[in-house]
Amino acid sequence: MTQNFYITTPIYYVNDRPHIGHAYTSVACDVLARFMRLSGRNVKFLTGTDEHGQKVEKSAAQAGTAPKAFVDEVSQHFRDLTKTMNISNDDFIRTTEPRHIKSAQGLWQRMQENGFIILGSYAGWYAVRDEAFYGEAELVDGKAPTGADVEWVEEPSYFFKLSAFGDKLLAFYEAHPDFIMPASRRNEVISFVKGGLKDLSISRTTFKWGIPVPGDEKHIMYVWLDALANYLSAVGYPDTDAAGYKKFWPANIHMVGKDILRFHAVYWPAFLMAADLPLPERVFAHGWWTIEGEKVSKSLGNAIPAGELVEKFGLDQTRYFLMREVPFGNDGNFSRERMGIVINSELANNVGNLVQRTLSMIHKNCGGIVPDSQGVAKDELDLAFLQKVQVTDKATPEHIVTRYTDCKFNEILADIMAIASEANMYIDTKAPWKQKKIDEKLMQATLYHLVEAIRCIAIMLQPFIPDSSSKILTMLGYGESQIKAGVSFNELTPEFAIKPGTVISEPQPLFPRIES
Ligand code: ME8
Repeated sequence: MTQNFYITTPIYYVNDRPHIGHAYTSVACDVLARFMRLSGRNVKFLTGTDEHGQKVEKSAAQAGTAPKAFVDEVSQHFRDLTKTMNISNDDFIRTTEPRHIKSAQGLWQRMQENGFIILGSYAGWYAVRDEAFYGEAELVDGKAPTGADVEWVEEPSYFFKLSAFGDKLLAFYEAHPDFIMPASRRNEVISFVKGGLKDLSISRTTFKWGIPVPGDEKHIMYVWLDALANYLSAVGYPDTDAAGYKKFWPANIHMVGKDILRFHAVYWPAFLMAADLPLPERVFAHGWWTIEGEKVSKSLGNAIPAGELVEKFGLDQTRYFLMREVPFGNDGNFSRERMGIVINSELANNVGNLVQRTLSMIHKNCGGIVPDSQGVAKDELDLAFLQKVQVTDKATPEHIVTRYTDCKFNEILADIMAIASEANMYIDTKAPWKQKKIDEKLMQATLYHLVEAIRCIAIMLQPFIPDSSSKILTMLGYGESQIKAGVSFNELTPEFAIKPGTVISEPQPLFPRIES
């Protein structure tokens, strides 16, 4: 039976244009989604926009536009981002859609029926930028701990009995040690919960732009309860008999930035427990891109639009750099100079060069046809090289799957680059141009091993740089429909090795050098 895999990005606020931070999370999810599809999983990959709340209402007012017209326009920029970054999402959810409103209200009702929602009144601090409540003791110099301005809020409010869930959450984290990743973040969450949970205000009455509370329409649902419900809306909730729900709930991974971990690792599981719903398998909190130490952010105004990087460096080059530069989970300082260096040394000089050299030699010496390696005994170097390149297990080996679900993207890429470097060294050591003079068969065997290495490298790179991998696979004779569907990771085995006699097309330049 095909395994299902449900992966989500956060739904982004439509208070402004998308930037590299959003592109980063979406590309990471895309890599994982593509990998899972190529490993035979049935994938649902969701992204979308978070369109309610005071922050969005305020941005619309500043733009002099009615909220609905404003969110329609800005949401489109996030939809465009999926095209700009070649994101393979299967669904795009907007919290202003009827399917979502129904789902968020359904979740509320379920939590209320189960006795976890009570009416009271709230008096405390609220930061519109974070859409979060803060206790007096949390403030630093009169601001939220995130640096956001706070305002005093006093109004009737429904409360969620979060205080009833502390022990249940701790028991859940204990029983599911991989629920929150990376581990350092898990520890932070555990200490936060151990510090004691207060009931959470989950409705507001002093603004209008949101989902009405079922049965008490003066109240608007707290935007975070509204937003988190999106993950359920997209699979058909509140209809738990819906095919999508049955197949895909609970989600396998919610990918988020570390700024919103608490909402996903504390509030969200508590809401789900309150509604008797199964909990997601994993929440992965990645780090921030910073510029001169400051988080890249719409609100701080230092944002770099993703499209600008794609235009200057290329699409796959940008995707590659984002996944390669920092271990997923850590922060990274963004620098265009580093981007140029990484693209040149790894994509242009390593992979690009390997493809160019090998395929040109096949054209020059073998008439553009994959030569045969038969009749040439493999020496130690050949054997060691092929062992590094090919995978012998029939299904995608579990350790590779785990590296993906643990989001070790930069390590996976480092390993693929090591194979490409090894292949470049193999050319230098074997020197096929010299072998040709001794015995053409020796040269042919070397070129065969190299073209097979390129095939495996291109398959492995598909999740990260899909367009460039497709170009390489096309040069190696893969058909259009095969490439469109993606070449499965199961084809990394020798059984699928490239056939001698395959016609190779002229090598096309893949990664032009970036001039500083
Ligand atoms: O928080 N570096 O939306 P948002 C890395 N609507 N990632 C970054 C980043 C940076 N500098 N800046 C943003 C919200 N991100 C809510 C989410 S989900 C139910 C509701 C990414 O538009 C990162 O994934 O502020 C972060 O968590 C997300 O964008 C925040 O997007």
